[in-house]
Amino acid sequence: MFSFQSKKIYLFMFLGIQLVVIALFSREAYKKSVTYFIHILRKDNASIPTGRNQTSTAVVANGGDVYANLSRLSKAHSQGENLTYCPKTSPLIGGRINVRIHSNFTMQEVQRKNPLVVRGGRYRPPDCEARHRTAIIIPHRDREHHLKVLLYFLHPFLQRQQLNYGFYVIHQAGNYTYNKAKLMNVGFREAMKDEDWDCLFFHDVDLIPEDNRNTYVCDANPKHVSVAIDKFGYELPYNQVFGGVTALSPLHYLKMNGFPNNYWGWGGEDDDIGDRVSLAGMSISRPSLKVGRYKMIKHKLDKGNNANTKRFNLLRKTRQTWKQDGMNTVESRVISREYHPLYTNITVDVGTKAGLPPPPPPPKAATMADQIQHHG
Ligand code: NGS
Repeated sequence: MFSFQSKKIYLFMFLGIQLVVIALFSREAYKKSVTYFIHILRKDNASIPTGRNQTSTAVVANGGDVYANLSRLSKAHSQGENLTYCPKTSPLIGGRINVRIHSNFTMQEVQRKNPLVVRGGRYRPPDCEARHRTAIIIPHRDREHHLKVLLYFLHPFLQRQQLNYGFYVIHQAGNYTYNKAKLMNVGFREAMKDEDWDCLFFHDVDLIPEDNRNTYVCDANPKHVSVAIDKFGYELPYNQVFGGVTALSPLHYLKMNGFPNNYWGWGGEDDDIGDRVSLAGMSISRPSLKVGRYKMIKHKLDKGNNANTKRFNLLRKTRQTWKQDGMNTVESRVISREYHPLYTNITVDVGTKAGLPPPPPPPKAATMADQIQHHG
């Protein structure tokens, strides 16, 4: 098509243009005008009225505030009947979050900062139909201070991901030795009564996610999410680790018969759960170390949660016990279910190693003599 001569001409023209551009760039005045032009463009962008499309630029920049521009979401509130699905990737997802742990704020302030969260800690995107329904299950006892910090960071974090979500705090009643895995079994059972959740995040109360690209949705396999914790130098501490933050679909959960009920005290239950994943024929999926980053809130060992000396023995037997002990045998008594503004609190008696105590006697029926006295 082109002769050799014309190709040469084009080549020279191209090189000539390159030279002119380089010369222009090297001139200080030109540089200044480019900077000025960019500045004007940025200013224009900032003054565009806020609307749904603009929120797409309102992302958390690296090291950003997880609440940055989140209030724009509430302004875009619309309660239309026929909402279209949210985009596959939320345009609100930011990158790295600046997690500076302090607690100079009240729960009411967290509430004020999250005006679209409704009773029981439930949220759905105001302007599109969420593609995912995620329940956050938090086993808990005497950690109100950590809970406040977690809610402060996690509510906006999940709103940016355009999820339909709900928070469940599963509070162990009494002072008997703590049983985290059993509390999580209760959490699963109670959360599934409310909604057809398609993913459950089992979440330690002291782990704060540091990257908004860590999406709180389930994978094809059970997901170990908190892969890079500051306490472990942002590295996986060991290969089979399955504690901290994990994500399972109801199907995953039932396939592995949930979690063990017989780990009382600290340690081992998460390793048992990890073993269950492979015993049930599944494998562990994980986000990258870059994205699955967490800060752990520093604290002392909890009262009533001493290291479980039986854990190594129990772990040796998981292969024989997992089908007999788990979701199919969880015994507990729900004492109360309270709908707080930022979470649903379920207080539960999980009993002791000896089992569940007999139920309290029903309120005494008034005797005839009582009634006569009362009416007399
Ligand atoms: C393992 C424990 C796990 C525990 C993990 C990290 O050794 O339960 O350390 O603990 N397994 C056994 O003891 C068998 S941490 O340093 O985060 O407190 O989760």
